[in-house]
Amino acid sequence: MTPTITAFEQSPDRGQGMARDMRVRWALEEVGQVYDVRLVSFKAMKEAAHLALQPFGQIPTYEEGDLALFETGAIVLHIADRNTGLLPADANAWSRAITWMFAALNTLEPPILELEQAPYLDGDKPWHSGRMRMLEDRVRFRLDQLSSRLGNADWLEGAFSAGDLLMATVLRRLEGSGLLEEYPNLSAYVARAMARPAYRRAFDAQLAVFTAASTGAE
Ligand code: GTB
Repeated sequence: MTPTITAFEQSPDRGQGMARDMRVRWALEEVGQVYDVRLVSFKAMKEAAHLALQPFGQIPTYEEGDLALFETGAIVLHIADRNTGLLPADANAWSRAITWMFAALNTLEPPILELEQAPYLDGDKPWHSGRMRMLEDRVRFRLDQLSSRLGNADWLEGAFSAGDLLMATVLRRLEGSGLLEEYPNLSAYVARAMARPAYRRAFDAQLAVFTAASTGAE
């Protein structure tokens, strides 16, 4: 059964792979699963039909037959669990790879998001630059630890896994901050992830939504 995901009709990043449907697209591409996309407007996201799928009025969602999921971590785990290629076969390695999925979403993403959002939320406040320095240090603290753990390895847990997929998308959010560049092994890790053919296909598909909307194409 072909799953259907939802994505922004008009992504604020102009299709640069930052919106979270990118994670789901990438996971589906990694396992070779064809999928359909239903584009939703910001208005539609807050209406009953979408709220029935995503109680917080956000994208992405995932529908497959009578199964409807939300939350990218849960969706990527579902895809990884039902297909081969994103989780190792060995039971302990399987659990460790899932641990990295949680680490990406629960330990790395929150401080990175806080840093990303601070300029919009309090850029006009007199204490903003001090807070930015504090938030940058909090991100550095986690990057130091992640960098030490990754060392010279290509991926966090043996072969590329769903843990790397989520971690790379989270670290990509640091683009433009200069922080990732302080850690050559993490920069190379993200570049390695983004060079994967499945990532490129997912990126191109997301970008095509923006291109079609801006040229008025169907
Ligand atoms: N925890 C949820 C998950 O992982 O699925 C979070 C989902 C979420 O934040 N969705 C965002 C959304 O729908 C889109 S991804 N926002 C609309 C709303 O809340 O009303 C966040 C996002 C959006 C845009 C960019 N960008 O343009 O750079 C980056 C990230």
